Amino acid sequence: MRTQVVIVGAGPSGLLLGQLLHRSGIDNIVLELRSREHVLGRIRAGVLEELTVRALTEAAVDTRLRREGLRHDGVQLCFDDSRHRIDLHRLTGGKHVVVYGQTEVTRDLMEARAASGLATEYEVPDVSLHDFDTTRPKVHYTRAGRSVRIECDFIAGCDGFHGVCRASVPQTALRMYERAYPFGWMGLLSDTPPVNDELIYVNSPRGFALCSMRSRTRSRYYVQCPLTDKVEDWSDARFWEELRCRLDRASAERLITGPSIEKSIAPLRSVVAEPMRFGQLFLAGDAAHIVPPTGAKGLNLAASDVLTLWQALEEHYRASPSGLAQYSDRCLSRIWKAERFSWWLTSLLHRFPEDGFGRKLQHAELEYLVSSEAARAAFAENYVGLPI
Ligand code: FAS
Ligand code: PHB
Repeated sequence: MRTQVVIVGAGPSGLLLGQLLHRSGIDNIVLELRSREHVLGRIRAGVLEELTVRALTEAAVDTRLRREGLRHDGVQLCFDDSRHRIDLHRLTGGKHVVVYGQTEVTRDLMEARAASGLATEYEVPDVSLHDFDTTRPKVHYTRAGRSVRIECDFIAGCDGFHGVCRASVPQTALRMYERAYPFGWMGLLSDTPPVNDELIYVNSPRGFALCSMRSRTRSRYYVQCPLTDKVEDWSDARFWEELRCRLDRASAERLITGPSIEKSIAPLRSVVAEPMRFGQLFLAGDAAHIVPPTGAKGLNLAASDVLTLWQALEEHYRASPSGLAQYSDRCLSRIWKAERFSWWLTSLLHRFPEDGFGRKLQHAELEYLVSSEAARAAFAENYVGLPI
C-alpha cells in the first residue's frame, strides 16, 4: 500500500492534520491504537484559542463549534475571598477564547473524516516505523492477522506523549526537557449549570481550583490534589465540599451541585522534546510536548503545530520552497512561550509544600497582576494565544 502521509494517532492533532491535508489534495491514512469510543471517552481540554478555531475553519470542521461554542471575553482570578476579572477582549484589542470541549472537537473531526471517506484504522496495536531517515519511509502494522506495510513520503507522529513515534527516534537524537509538579488535578464533569458565566481560577489556602464548563448546562471543575490520591478517594460529596471551601463566599453560595458523570485525576508536568523533526518523521502535539493544563494550552499548541506542518507539507507538494526545514524551530519558538506561561500560571495558583516565602511571593504577584494594567495585558495576550 502507498500514501503520501501516514498519520499515527487519531486524537485532535492527527485528525485535524488529516482533514487539512485532505483539503489540500494530499493523500493520508490515520492509524489509531484505541477504539473510536475510547478516544471520544477522554475528557480533556475545554478552551480554544482563536488560532485553533481558525485551524478548524480551514479544515471545514467549524459548523457546530460556531453554533454551540461559548465565546468568552474574560476570565476571573479568585484569591483572598474575592474575584478579579481579566478583560481579555479589551486588553488584547478584541481577541477572545471559545469554550468548546476537546471531546466535541474530536467528534466533529471524526465525523468529517468519515464523511470524506478517508482511510482510518482504529484498534491498531502494533504500529512500527521504518526508514524514516531515508526518502522512502514505511509504516508496518497488522490488521486481522495480516501484516500491512505502507510506503509513504512522510510520517506525522500525532500519537501523544506515550506513543510509538517519539519512542522510535534514537535517544541520542533527542533532547528532553522536563519539570514535574508535586500535585495533580482531580476533575469532575456534571450536568449542572456553571457557577459563573466565565472561568474562575482560584488560589486558596487549601489549594488550586478551577471552575470551567462545556455548555450552559454542563460544568467542568478541578481541584488540586496530592499525587498519591486516587479517583476512588473522591466521592462526589467530598469533591463539592472541597470546591466550596476553595471558592469565594459568593460563588460558594451560588454553586449548584449534582451527580458526577465523569471523574479523573491528571498529573501535572511540563515536557518538551527537541527537535520535532527526524528525517521524514514530524512530531506534533503531545507527542512532542506536554504543558500543565493551567494555561489551557495543550490542545491549542497541538493545533498550531498541525497548522505549521500542514502549510509546510502543502508547500512541499506544490513544489514551492517549503517550510519543512524550519518546522521544528518555528513550532518550538511558540511552544516554549506557552510552556513558560503554563509554568508561570501553575506556579502562581497552586499550593506548594511548606513554602512560606513562596506563598508570600504568590500573594504579591496576584495583587500586582490584578492592580496593574500592564500585568493584566501580559496575562491576557498569553491566555488568548500568542501569534504563530
Ligand atoms: P492525544 O494524546 O490526544 O492523542 C494521541 C492519540 O494517539 C491517542 O488517541 C492515542 O490513543 C493514540 N496513540 C498512542 N499511541 C499510539 C500508537 N502506538 N499507535 C497508534 N496510535 C497511538 N489540555 C488543555 O488544554 N486543557 C486541559 O484541561 C487538558 N486536560 C488534560 C488531561 C489529561 C489526562 C491529559 C492526558 C491531557 C490533557 N490536556 C489538556 C492536554 C490534551 O488536551 C492534549 O493537549 C491533546 O489531547 C493533544 O492532542 P494530541 O496531540 O492529538 O494527543
Ligand atoms: C477545561 O474546561 O477543561 C479547562 C479549562 C481551562 C483550563 C484547563 C481546563 O486552563
